[in-house]
Amino acid sequence: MAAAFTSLTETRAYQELILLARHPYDLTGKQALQADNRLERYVCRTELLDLHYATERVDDQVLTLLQELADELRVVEQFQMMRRGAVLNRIDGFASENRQVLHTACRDLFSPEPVEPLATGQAKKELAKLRTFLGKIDSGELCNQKEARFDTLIHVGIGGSDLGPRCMFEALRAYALPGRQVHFIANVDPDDGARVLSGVNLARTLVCIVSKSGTTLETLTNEKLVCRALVEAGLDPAKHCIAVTGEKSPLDDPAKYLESFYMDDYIGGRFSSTSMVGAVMLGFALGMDRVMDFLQGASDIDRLAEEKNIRRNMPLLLALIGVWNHNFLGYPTLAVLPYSQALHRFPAHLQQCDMESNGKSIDRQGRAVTSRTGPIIWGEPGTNGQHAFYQLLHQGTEIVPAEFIGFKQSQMAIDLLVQETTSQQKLLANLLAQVVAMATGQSSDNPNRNFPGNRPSCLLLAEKLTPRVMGALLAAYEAKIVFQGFIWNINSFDQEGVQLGKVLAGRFLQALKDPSGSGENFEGVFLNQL
Ligand code: G6Q
Repeated sequence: MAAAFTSLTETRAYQELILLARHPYDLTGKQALQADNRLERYVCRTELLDLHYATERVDDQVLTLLQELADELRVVEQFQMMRRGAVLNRIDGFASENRQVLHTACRDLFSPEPVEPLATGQAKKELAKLRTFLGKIDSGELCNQKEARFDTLIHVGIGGSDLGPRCMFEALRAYALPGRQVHFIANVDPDDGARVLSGVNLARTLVCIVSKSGTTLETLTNEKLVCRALVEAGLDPAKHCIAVTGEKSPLDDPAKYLESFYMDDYIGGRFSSTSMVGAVMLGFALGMDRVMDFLQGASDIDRLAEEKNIRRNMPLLLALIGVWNHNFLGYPTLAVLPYSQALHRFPAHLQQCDMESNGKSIDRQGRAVTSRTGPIIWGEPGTNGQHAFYQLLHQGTEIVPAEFIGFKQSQMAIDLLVQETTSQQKLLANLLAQVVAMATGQSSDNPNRNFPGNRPSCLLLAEKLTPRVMGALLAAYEAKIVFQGFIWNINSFDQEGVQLGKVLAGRFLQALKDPSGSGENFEGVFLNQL
């Protein structure tokens, strides 16, 4: 794999793309979107999810060079190596996590020959354990001390142990089993825990403590908070709490938990939604059949991501168009705009998954990078966003590429006709209008009503947000992020950048509890530590 770890700027395609970026495809004007059957040709179809990219500032020449770029950097080969257990979470010659990257193994369950049988075998074992455990909850064999059934789960975790699972639950709660409720506590802000605890019947509540390391102070603190509430309610925490953690972590203590589920260190927190981190909560909320659908959708995309042709490999195409917008056209941010209220936490999840993975300044050899790496990711669901920040998207001085996400059908099919259209039709009409308005713009004699256009975007479109489609959408973004990391030649799988703040917080905490009383003086503590 000699050529596997070169970076973007060292490729031949890079120089040519720089030249093409001086005159990117002009999306404005009447014919721009119709030329060369663009709307039909610039669609990458997959079984569950289509990527429409005619409204990006690309043409055949750019796409050919992006293909060359992907080939030169051997990004698909690197993805294949990742899925087969290569140690990619490392920096050559420097201390690093030095781990495999195997979140994909958690869902490689649907072919007779998984590409990394050991890790997939481990995932199967945990899923079987979960199925048995949930079977006992469903049948009432496992119930609380007063013989009442569990109908509520509080998921306690933070960062990767919270954002992905919370987003998946919100996305799929329309499919929840009758009567099942799920709540999340993440922040060490005591009000977060207090608010959740005040709204549940603890006697019927399972508490799932999720921490891969078993050492995260926020999570351990919130575990204590919940356990205190259980004890105060006359309940035994050991009969209400379950754990998801790394084997032999400080949380791996069977005496303290009703059941423990494991995750291996080759699954990064922000990539852990399809491991036990997401599966335990989703299994409780939706049932195991839907969890399997979710995993199947993710698995479908993982296999597709091994396709070399970028026009058929949807996540790779998404990654390359992102690189075109960021590195060649120079746009610093990316808006993710789901037209689905169920996806309201998806931008937040992607913020972590993308920015923690690709917010890096050194390459995999420990040298300063020679190109921009990860963009700033942000977003909110439409149509709400339209009434908030879209002004800047259409007429601001910053050009913000956008990834729109939409569904032809609503999840719950509860709709009504107002002015002869359904709400779902209104949602879709707004989505399409934004895509076209950003691209084509509109000229006017009144400068205040002039829309410059040429604001690139793409649209991920599916029939309906089902568990399987959610799995596919999640895996597409995970793969996109991984591909971009390969293109920039950075290690997307560690997060050293969060360490300094953690260490300093420890010092401040020490100072705040100083028995001399100076801890009361916030400004004094601050100055003393500088
Ligand atoms: C994610 C990060 C980070 C991590 C949290 C929680 O990729 O590693 O967000 O998930 O710090 O860690 P624990 O699961 O170990 O508590």
